[in-house]
Amino acid sequence: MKISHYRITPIATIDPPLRAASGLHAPYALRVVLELSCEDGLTGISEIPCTEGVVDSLTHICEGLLGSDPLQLTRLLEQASKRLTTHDDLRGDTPWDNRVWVHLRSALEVACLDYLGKRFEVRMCDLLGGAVRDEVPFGAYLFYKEPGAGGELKFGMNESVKDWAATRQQVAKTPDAIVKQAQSMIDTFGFKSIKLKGGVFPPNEEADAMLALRDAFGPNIPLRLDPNAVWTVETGIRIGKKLDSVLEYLEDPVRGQKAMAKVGKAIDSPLATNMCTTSFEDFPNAIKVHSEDVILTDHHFWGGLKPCIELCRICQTFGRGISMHSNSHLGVSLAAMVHLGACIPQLDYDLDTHYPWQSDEIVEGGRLPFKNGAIQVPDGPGLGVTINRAELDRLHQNYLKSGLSFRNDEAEMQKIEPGWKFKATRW
Ligand code: GKR
Ligand code: MG
Repeated sequence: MKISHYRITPIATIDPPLRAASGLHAPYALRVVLELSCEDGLTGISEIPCTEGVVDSLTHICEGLLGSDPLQLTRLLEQASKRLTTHDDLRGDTPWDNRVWVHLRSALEVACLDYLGKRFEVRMCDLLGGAVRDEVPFGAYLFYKEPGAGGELKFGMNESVKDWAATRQQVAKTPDAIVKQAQSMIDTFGFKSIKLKGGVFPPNEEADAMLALRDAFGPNIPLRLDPNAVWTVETGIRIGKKLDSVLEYLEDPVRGQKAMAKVGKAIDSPLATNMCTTSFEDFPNAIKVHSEDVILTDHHFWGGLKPCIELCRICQTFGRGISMHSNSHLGVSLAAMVHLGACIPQLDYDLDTHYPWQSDEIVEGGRLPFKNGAIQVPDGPGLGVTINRAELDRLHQNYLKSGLSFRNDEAEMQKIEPGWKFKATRW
């Protein structure tokens, strides 16, 4: 069956003013939704971050894929890579990954697999080799934040959602506020572990927030801190030692494999990364210097779901743990993350998700519900979610009105703190 048409829709989804080492989240997070339709009338979908160049490159590639068969996925992806027009493919210093090809490959792979799932009436996880679990556990992802949430919460999952709706509006800049945010998120979604996005305030203050979380929740709730590589090696070791008895893992305290290896040798907590070892080419040296103990998969950044499964196999071989990274996203990405999480035998940690922070949704039936911190693997064919056309169109209008074309946390931060500059190493 051949691809007969495609549709690429950039959208802007409401995002609260969350803080990170990169600055401040804009009122909208940008995503791109790909729909690939075949002659049989079935359509596969996927969602990726909207980075500069993604929409144009994806359009150019899809134009060349008309007439290709998604069942011949390897050939189709080879063809796609040949039509890639941008070769400026550096990850960059930002907490997120700026490489265009990994995003495009992920969009194409997931949409083709979703289509094939629909064609053969099997779930995405079954196409990937089969699920080893029926529900996939996520952790509470906390953020320091400015006031407001940018939009109403449209959940409707349980009674305590009202409390989360209020918490989501509140400023969070102190250990007490972070504990309150964690409590509300846990009460609402049932998460059983916590991650704090750090790299925002002086490291001692962030360490105090982690100690306050430990006091509030006790040793049975695993804790993680992620300063997105803006600490020096000296700071990484000092804060790492201070939190040694408290952390499940310390994520990207410093930048680069050499610096990570130094910190890793000096502290007891495992180190995790979504910034240091981020491609297969990085592996030989990662193993040689032992730059981290845990790798965060992310199908948007590793070029799709199948590469993530290959990554897991490599991690298992070399004794590295597996977790999952996230960025602001909606239900199409979440469904793909859940299918991937369902297929990873050695899933060692609860997965990251920004989902509780978003309020919009583009899938039919609305937001995917968490139960006891986990999401049930969707049982429909493919991803098990389909597009709500009216909502997709509405968020596309948001995109057109927003005036945004790529994520720029530094520019947003300068709106509240003129002159603020991103620093690759801050403390
Ligand atoms: O949403 O600001 C954010 C995060 O900083 C995100 O962009 C990171 O990529 O969550 C991510 C991480 O774990 O580094
Ligand atoms: Mg991270």
